[in-house]
Amino acid sequence: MLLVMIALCLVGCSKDEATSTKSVAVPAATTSTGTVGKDGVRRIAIEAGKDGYVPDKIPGKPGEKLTLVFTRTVEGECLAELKTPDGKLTVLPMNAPVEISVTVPNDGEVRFACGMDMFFGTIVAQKS
Ligand SMILES: [Cu+2]
Repeated sequence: MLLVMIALCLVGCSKDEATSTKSVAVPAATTSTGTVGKDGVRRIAIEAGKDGYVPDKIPGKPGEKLTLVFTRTVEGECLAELKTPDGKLTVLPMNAPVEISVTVPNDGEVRFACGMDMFFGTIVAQKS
């Protein structure tokens, strides 16, 4: 059963490997500062698409509360589940934004990932 799940994830997560064997350029991390909502909480829209999570690096002040707004735009099992920084699995329906509240860690970074830990993004504490 585990192997089947891994195989499904491999199919879902593969980034067109057949066509990109010559120039395997690792894309630079994408960042976004987002926008501040009426409640004062910064909201960052994150697309869960064919390239994984965009942006996949969210800087913030230590202890800052954020609302991540995930929208899945690609079919497949891989990104249909989101593992939030607290380890919970959340379903991401197609093209329907899902809000996740997170707190920037005091130090270092925390991760969110697809249900199988193949794509991931990080919330990074930025000391000023
Ligand atoms: Cu996956």
